[in-house]
This record gives sequence, structure tokens and C-alpha cells, in this order.
Amino acid sequence: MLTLFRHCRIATCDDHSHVFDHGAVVVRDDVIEWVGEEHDLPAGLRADRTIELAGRWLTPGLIDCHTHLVFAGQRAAEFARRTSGTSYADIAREGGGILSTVRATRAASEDELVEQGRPRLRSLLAEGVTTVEIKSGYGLELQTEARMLCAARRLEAEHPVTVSTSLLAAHALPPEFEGRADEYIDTVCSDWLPELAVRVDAVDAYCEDIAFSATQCDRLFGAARALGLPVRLHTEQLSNVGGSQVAARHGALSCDHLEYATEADALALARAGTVAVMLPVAFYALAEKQLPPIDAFRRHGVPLAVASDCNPGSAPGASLLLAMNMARRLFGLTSEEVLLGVTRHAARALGLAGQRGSLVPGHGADFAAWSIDSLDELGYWAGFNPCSMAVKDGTVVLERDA
Ligand code: DI6
Ligand code: FE
Repeated sequence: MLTLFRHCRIATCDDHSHVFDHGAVVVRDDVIEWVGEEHDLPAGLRADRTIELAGRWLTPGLIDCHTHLVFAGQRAAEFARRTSGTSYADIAREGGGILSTVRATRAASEDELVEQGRPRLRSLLAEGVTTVEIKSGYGLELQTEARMLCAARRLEAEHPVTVSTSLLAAHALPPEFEGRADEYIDTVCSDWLPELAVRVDAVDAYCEDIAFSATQCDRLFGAARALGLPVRLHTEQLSNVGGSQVAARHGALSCDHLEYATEADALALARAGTVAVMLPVAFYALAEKQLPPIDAFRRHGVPLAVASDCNPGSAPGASLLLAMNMARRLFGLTSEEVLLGVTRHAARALGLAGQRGSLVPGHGADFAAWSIDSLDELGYWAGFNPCSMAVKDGTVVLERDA
């Protein structure tokens, strides 16, 4: 089946960020075969189907490369405490925060996790998102971590989306291991990782004063890589704990948050080819003051991604467009940086470079069409969604007024 998408302006988000003003895309089944100016279309092309885009902008389908969208319950009462001055770290130290969601998630069935995750996933899909990363990390016991990963796979099977899963067993110390963090990490390394390795695309951890040390994450990453799993890391979110250096040493796909990262961290990430994932919704919802070192990332050529961090604590919400807006307003990213941050660089953060995230021949045919006049409108609107069509693997899966 040959499909022609025509009469669109195209931001390819490829290595050269090509733009075509009178563009067209040819898709064979689920793969992009040709992209360019319409007047250069291969002579004699016979499409089985033509989709007319009436001058809309076409970008790669968006990629949300950092979410915790499978969880049970909510933490609105904690949000109220935080807005009246209690810190996120203090609530965590009292046994609230992540552990509060762990209690709710352990009590939920797989069906309930799917039910509760579904509206959050649909909220992302309505914004032209076609690939989503989903983490475990609210089980902190083998069966519940496995149940979260199954729920993520079921959500993928139900929707036109590619899901990339990360095992985040090292998210917080479960109460059963109180005072025995090293033993917990050993258990994850020796028992859980081998069992769950076939179900996950990567291994993640939370490297922070209130979570795990750089040395513990180093050990976890050694075990993950011995099983052939790539790694990513939440780090330098609330303080600098040396996580970026560990991530870089292990050639991590991504290092996420990074508000407290230094120039030396930026250099290490650049050398390792690790993507720095900006999570401005968490920065905003925690009323953080420390800005990530964006200029250092730029100077050293660290690829920047932007993600929603959808979770019930530090980033309650399910909007990648809002994250893009906040990345521009709060972090000073340009419209081009945020667009690449949710396409090409986000694909790289998931190990999908060369497969998704750019409109080039050979990539999966995932697109978003936008009712906007200018690419500068991406990350400009807050609380308004100009996506009017999404295409997943060559099929139109969303059409909406915008
Ligand atoms: N950083 C985050 O932003 C989330 N996890 C993490 O390590 C927050 C998770 C939560 O508060 O539930
Ligand atoms: Fe997170």
C-alpha cells in the first residue's frame, strides 16, 4: 500500500533539520519511502491513497521519552502541603511521596493499573504523541514491578503507540528493606533484573539524597549492562550527587532532570553521547529555583530532549505540549530545540535513533499534523492543543478540530 501525504509544510527533524515549504511524504505500508518538495516527487508515482493536508505543518509523531504514567491513585493532598511550604524531600522522608503511590499501586490489580493509566496515555496521544516511555517504580517488589510493566504493554497493545519500558526498581527504598539499601540493590541485581530483563527496554534509577547513591546506581548499571540492557538515570534533580558521571561512564541513553548538573557533568554527558532530558513540569510543580545548565549543554553539544515526566508527585499531568511550553518559558529553549527535544533527540534517548523521530526514508511513518502558521507556535501555546492529525505506522489514527 502506497500512501501520499501532500500539500503540507514539513519539518523533517533530521540531522539537517530540513524544512520543505510545499512538501509531500510517500509511505509504503508503515515506513517512510520518500520526503521532499512536492514538485520533486518521483515521476510516475501511483499512490493507492492520497491524504491532503491543506497547508498544515507536518512533524514526526512526538516522542515522550520520560513518563511514569502507570500508577494508582493520586497525591493531591501532598500537592496542597507543598503549595503551603512543605518540601517534596521532607514529605518523602516522612514516608509519603513515592512510597505513598507505592502503597496504592501494590493494592491495585493489573486491570486497575490499565484503567487508570489509559486516560493519561490518551491525553498524550491527543497531542500527536506516537511513542511513549513508561517506567515501573511504584511496585518496589518483584510482582508489582512486573504487573506495572504488563500494564504498560497492555496499554501499548490497546492503542496506536510504541511503548518503551524502563525498569525503575531503584526508585525508592521499599519499607521491607529499611536501613538495608545495599541489600535491596543486590536483590534487584541478582534476582529481579535477570527475571525482568526480557520484558524491559532499559534500566532506570533515582540517584538522589532521598533515594540511591551514585555507588549503588553504578552497581545496578553494571548488572544491567551485563544483561545487555541500556541504562538511563534520574539525577541531580534536588542536589548534585554525582549521578551524571556514573551515567556517562555507563554510556547511558539519557540522564534526566539535571537541574544541579555542573559544567563537568555536561562535558561528561557530551563525551558519552548521553541525551540530557529536561523535565520542566517537575521543575515547575516543585517550585524549583535552580535552572539546569542549558548553556553548558549547548556549548558541549549535549543533545537535549524534553519530556512530560507524567507522575502523581512531582509532575501531575499528562501533557507533552505543556512541557514544551515550559521548556521554552522556564528554561529558555528555542522552538527548534523543543521540537528536536520531542522528536529526534527523544528517539535517541530511547535507543530508537534511526528508527523513529525524523521524517526520513526508512523511519517508521509516525507523523503529527498541526494547524499552526509557524513552527514557533510549538511550545508557544499553553493549555491549547493545535494538533489536528496523528499518523501511526502509516495509518491515520487521530483527526480532530484544531
Ligand atoms: N523523579 C521524578 O520526577 C519522579 N521520580 C523521580 O525519581 C517523581 C515520582 C513521584 O514523586 O512519584
Ligand atoms: Fe521521573
